[in-house]
Amino acid sequence: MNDVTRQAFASTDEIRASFSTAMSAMYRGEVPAYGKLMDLVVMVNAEVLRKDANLQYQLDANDGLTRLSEERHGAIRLGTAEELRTMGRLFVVMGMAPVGYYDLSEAGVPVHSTCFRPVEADALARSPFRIFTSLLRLDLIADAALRHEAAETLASRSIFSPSLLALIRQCERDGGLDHADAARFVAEALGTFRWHSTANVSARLYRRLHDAHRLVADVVSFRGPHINHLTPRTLDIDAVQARMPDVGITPKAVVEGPPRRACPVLLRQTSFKALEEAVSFRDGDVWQGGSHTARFGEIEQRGIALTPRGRALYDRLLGTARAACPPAADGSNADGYRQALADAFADFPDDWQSLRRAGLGYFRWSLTGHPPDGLVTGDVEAVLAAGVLRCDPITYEDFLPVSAAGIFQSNLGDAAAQDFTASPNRTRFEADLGAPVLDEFAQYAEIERRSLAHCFAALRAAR
Ligand code: OOG
Ligand code: NI
Repeated sequence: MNDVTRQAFASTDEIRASFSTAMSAMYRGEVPAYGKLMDLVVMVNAEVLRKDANLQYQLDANDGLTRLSEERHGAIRLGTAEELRTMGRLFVVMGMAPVGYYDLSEAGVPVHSTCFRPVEADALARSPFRIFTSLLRLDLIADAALRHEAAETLASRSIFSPSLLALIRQCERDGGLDHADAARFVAEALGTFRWHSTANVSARLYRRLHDAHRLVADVVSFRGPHINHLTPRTLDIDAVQARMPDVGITPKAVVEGPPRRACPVLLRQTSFKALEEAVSFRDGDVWQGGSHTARFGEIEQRGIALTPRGRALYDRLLGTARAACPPAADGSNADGYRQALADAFADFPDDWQSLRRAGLGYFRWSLTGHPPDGLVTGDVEAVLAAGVLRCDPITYEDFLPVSAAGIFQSNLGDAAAQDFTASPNRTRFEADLGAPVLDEFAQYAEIERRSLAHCFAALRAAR
């Protein structure tokens, strides 16, 4: 391939950004509450930035402020290994790779998941769009006859249009898509994530699938893996949570993840309840009216990515809080849970320097000036003390299994929680995907390492 052909390709970042924009417009049109939530988030983010100049600087230095209002994640649930594998190929076209393995069986949800997302720092800065992608685990469904029927129903659907498959193959063959084909790709790919108001199954089969687990019905009953939520990023999740009722939206009772902190860590999330939507079921030639509940809205606030040590501390403190006050799904002990969470996390350092010195979080380094004479480069603390280095928290780009389970549950209802034997099966997931999932920690560590190496190289060159 020569440079002329290469230049003619749309970049994966552009394709992803345009897909994300198209997806947001589609969801806004289909789920009006999402549009209202978006408007509220934009308003609150602007208020926070007006009040906090340092945060504005930090975001600008780190993520690129411009990405903020564009930022979102979505989620889909797939039915078969083949769907997962092809989905992985589709996401490659948009520069997204599978990061992390999440076992949700432990939390009573018969799926395991990964997150498709960009991994390079500059790609994340250009468009951080992510899709939390779950694969149904029929092996966890006890009723063998139903399992068989569900598998047959799934085997008979094709969630990717022939022209979409052709564009994916073309991209794999040529190494990219030109702008016109990229635009066609975005339009075709969008179709895969669209809502279908006509089901693939009879009302009777839907009921049986639903009785086995609501999630099984959601995955098996439709022609495609409708996007089930889109999530904008807010700078103050508590403010948005408190103001949701003002715009007619009822949030779930507790915010998932860590408590509110001066130095936000990992990820905090809350959602509003899924809509009950009209659906027709097919019985031979007869259509029968009914409803299905799947699509909802969510918001997230992202904080610093934690190292394995920081994450272990987070997991332990979260466990302490949940044991002290198990959050009831109806929200009846929400205040107690918030207090338990705050108490437990008193043991987690809450200023950037302590977090960094304790090796709990990842930071991106940048140079702020020229080194004074005689400064020993190579010694981070000395250079930092001399005021020529700056470090900013690296944003967590991934998800949290306990939080994800809480988001699933809040939309499935209490009754949906079932006791599956926890059975993580990453090997099986990767075999189905046809590729290993990347280690999230390695990604952040590499971003940190490169930023520091870059600073020291520049300092050496300046001597
Ligand atoms: C995915 C729920 C997980 C999150 O933000 O943790 C998720 C789903 O309901 O399919 O999106
Ligand atoms: Ni989500």
